[in-house]
Amino acid sequence: MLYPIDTISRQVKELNSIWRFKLDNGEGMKNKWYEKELTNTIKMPVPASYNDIYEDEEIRDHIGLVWYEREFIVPESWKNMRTVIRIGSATHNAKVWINGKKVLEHIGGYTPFEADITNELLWTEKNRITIAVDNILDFTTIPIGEVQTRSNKYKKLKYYFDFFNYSGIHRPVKLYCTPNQYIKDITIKTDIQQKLGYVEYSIEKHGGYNLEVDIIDENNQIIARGSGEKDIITINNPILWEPGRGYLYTLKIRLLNKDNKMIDVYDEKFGIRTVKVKDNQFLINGKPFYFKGFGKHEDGYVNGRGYNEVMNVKDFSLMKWIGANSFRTSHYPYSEEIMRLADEEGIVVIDESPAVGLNFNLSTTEDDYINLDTIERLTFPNTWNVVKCQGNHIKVMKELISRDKNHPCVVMWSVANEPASEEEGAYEYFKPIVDLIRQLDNTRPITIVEHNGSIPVNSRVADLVDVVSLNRYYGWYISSANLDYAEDLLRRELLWWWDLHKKPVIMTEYGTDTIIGLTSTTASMWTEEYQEKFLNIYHKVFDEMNFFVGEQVWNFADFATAQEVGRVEGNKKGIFTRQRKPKRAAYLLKERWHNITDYYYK
Ligand code: BDP
Repeated sequence: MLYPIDTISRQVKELNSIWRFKLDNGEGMKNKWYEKELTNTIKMPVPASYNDIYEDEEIRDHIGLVWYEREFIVPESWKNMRTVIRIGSATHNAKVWINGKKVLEHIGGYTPFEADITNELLWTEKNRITIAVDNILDFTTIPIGEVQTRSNKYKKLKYYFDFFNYSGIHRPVKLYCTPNQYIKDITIKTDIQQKLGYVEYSIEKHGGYNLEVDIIDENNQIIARGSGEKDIITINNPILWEPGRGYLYTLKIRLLNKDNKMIDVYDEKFGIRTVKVKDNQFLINGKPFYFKGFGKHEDGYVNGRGYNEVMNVKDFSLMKWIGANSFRTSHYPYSEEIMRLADEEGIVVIDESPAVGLNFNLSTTEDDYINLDTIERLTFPNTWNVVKCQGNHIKVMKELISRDKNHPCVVMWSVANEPASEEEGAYEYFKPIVDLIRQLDNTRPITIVEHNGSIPVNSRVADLVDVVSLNRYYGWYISSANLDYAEDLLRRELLWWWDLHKKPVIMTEYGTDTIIGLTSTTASMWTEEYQEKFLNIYHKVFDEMNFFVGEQVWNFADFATAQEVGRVEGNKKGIFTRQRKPKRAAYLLKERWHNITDYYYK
């Protein structure tokens, strides 16, 4: 799926602004709110989560549909063009109407969706766009969730993940136009052999005749040419895309008509690099790479999970300051804009799907244990017997790969975070998904992030993946306040993984909740000293093992979660606070990571 850009044949018009907004308590669809202008609305910025904008718990904790609406005008010059409406993301499900007519419906809160609306447009007056966004999750959606009702009236949206269920139109809404015959999609794969770079492309087009393809370097020089819908172009001595140096070439594509006149132009940036897992190593450009960085969140004050360009640039600055070279898009695909930034900045990304919390035994709170209404003690069923989300999981993997396949920053697909991979049925659930990913993209390794209860002998998915990714909390949730024992457990488990599976291991999460300014001469839980001591112990163990290829601390910054015991205004495992102030551990990591090279550390 192509990202909307301006070229000499295309134009983009952003519809980001203040929209009219309204909560729906069950009336909207019945009364066809999309048919006329909404009444009794309040103002709502787009893109943003709606939850934290107003001083109102009803808005913050709303369950169900909300409505957005605004007007727009399409320039006359677009009259003979194809006009598309594109929403970067709406969490979790959305329906879109143009002038009262439904044009689009999308399930899934973190991937873009679009529709050709050429035939719906009014040219002499304003057009109205209405978007209804639903934040309800169920056992068919990714991620899963459920609306729990107690005493027939108290409702709660129960979700099985540890981040606030921010909702709304989270990413830019754009209108764009293309010619009626146009470039539809581009896939670029690269390879390197000795001094030669190979750029293999394939183009999908709608109409048109010939295609002209140029490769342009960062000095704007044409350095090679291809032709037709598919080609492999050879480049002598290419400048490689490397961690820390995001060199990008541009594939400039021109679609021509029969008379060789240009119809459509699209520029797709790409990097020349390879990724491979070999024995105990993760290779980028043939060299053993070591991941240093974080699991992150798209999360911030007021904006919530809404696209925040300022924050993205700030976060990359902090990542460079601290010596990080990578992050994981825990626990959902991030904006296309941050992926483009990571390409440019040379930041390595593990690209994760929104399949988080497919694990009933992990994500429970006290009120899940007993239901007073029925005097029933709830038990936790086998996850794979209950969830019905494999179809949507497959759908979102297709959408993610189609969106991100050409990003050099993406070096691995993460299929899920902490699923019940030790439970019977996990293999059967994941095998078709992993097979499909390999079929869609044969250039990147695959991982599934394992929770603490999934260990080398009981994981049913370890055989499916290329890299073992572990989230471990020895010294926090397990062996709390006993870091000596935590060290022993960690060492034993890591060695066990290698012995049994012979795959490189990455720690995709390790960390402690830490309140900035809470200190103690004797390291105790929640203090800054404890966070430091915990990290030091983990690092000591990591450094002993040559199959251990990366450390990503949980989390880059403190972030909002559902209100829960054990969460003090959110999760405090950040190395930075939510305002991006460094905790003491930031300096420890800075010291360590600036002394670890991207390549050949192991
Ligand atoms: C892991 C989850 C992550 C949580 C973290 C924690 O993958 O989303 O935020 O634990 O408890 O299980 O801090």
